[in-house]
Amino acid sequence: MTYQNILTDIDEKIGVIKINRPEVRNALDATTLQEIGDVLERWENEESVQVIVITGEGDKSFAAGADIKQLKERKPKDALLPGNQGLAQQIENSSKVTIAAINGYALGGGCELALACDIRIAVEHAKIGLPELNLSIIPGAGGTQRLARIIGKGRAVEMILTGDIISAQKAERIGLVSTVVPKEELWNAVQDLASKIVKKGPLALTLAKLVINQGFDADLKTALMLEKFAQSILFSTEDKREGINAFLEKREANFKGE
Ligand code: CO8
Repeated sequence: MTYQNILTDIDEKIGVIKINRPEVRNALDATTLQEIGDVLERWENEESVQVIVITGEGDKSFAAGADIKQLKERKPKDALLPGNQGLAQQIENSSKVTIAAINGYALGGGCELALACDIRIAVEHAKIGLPELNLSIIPGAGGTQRLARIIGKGRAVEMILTGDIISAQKAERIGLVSTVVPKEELWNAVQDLASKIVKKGPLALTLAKLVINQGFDADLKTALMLEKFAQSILFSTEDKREGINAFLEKREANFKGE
């Protein structure tokens, strides 16, 4: 499948979506958003993909936010459509593990896509922020909610109200990204991380992610119940038998997602 604004690739259970509009710093126009959504939907049922990496083409930018030329035409009713929040939710709710490989600017909607991913790795020169208030709008793809959940409300309020764009080093310090690497090492770091993850049982990965995400917004009692139910499902799987047998037999497990 060929797309206009993104490049895709699957290798060793790692699917890569690369936003490919470097001439506009990988700004997210409607076609790009629709194409990313389309790939995510296709890969949802693709057993050969267990981890999805989202990144940007070139050294400069992961994604510099919504395409401001298109934003100019947006009317109040457009913000009420499911579109923008929908893609971030699709990423967050994907049964696959998602990694944002932040190769440069991750601003506005670009930052929001990264926030929806399970893990964020950035290059040393990355710059991250939600500068929407400079345009007199607010982050509209979940940024007002996810940033606070990831770095805490106090820091999130300051970042959003000032529109400050922070360095990768500060982003790592405050927990916005988990790792910062030199740009030449980004791909190795992503592959190291992804290859550890793809060795795990696919059902355990999906349920761990689901319990963490759904449990985070529930009260502790409900969240612990979710954990219990998910564990109970996993206790009935072939993969659980295989994982334990492999450990006891001192061999690598061969998980099948069953
Ligand atoms: N939209 C459209 N074009 C852009 C964007 C953008 N977001 N960002 C950069 N470009 C274009 C520039 O207009 C320029 O085009 P041209 O060559 O024709 O003049 C080209 O890319 C290169 O840009 P710069 O010359 O500015 O490049 P620099 O390297 O000097 O600066 C920056 C890069 C810092 C990224 C700068 O371009 C910038 O500040 N861009 C805008 C960042 C921004 O404000 N983003 C927030 C947008 S609002 C938003 O994202 C709302 C989210 C709503 C939900 C989205 C759905 C997920």
